[in-house]
Amino acid sequence: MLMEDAALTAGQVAHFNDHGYLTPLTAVSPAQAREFRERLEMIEAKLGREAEGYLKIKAHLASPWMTDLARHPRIVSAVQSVLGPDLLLTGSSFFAKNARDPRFVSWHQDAAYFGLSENAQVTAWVAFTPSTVQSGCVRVLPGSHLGENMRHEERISKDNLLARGQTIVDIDESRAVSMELQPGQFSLHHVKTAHCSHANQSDDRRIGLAFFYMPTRVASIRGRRSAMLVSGVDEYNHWDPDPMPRCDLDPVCVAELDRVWGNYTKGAYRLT
Ligand SMILES: O=C(O)CCC(=O)C(=O)O
Repeated sequence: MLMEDAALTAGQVAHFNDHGYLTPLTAVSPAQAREFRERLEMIEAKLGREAEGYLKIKAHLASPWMTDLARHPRIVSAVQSVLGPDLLLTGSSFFAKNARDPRFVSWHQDAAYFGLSENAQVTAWVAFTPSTVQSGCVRVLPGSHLGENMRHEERISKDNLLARGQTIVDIDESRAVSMELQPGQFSLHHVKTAHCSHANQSDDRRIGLAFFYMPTRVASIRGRRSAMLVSGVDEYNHWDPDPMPRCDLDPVCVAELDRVWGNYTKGAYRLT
């Protein structure tokens, strides 16, 4: 792994604060991203199911290399530049579309669902494959993090990768920005930034792992939950520690993955 620190410049922080996103940044080399993809596909083979629709909410519990990636200095330094030194990872989700896959992600703001005491949270979306306009990369609406939460409806559909089908009712797509990434690169977006992605029209999979970070001061407004400290110290103890995977598909962690994903699909992460 590339181990050096990668604090953002003042200009990059200003861009994130003004527009609610920043892209592209580099976490690992294309070869390392290829290796992550292969390791993920080995896990999918063991599970007998795709990451999409299962490695959700706390995907990082599936393997130690995922918890290592969540703590990667290049990603953590970038997030620290906007959120400060003491960081928790509240969760992570694979967004994995197959080649020529009609599945999409509807326009939504994570803030409408995450149940946090303040909207101080940042997603780092790490590309394991090329994520392009053709393959259905993440699209953001610049500046949408600055206003009120937008009105969402739950429009559950078999092709929507969001199990609750959360969809912003009125969106002006004309100003949307496509965050194209090459394998090993990542983007950042704010918890209130409206975002979506379209179907994959390419001949390869489009796989990204989204990590959700927040400062340790932020609490859950949906009862006690768990998180993983990725940097600094936690003087607040608002969150219980996540179990740490000792191997691929560690049974203790798989039980937790099943529990949180089950809660989500049953509606535990409802509109705030
Ligand atoms: O990867 C995608 O298509 C959507 C990503 C997303 O919704 C997120 O990172 O919160």
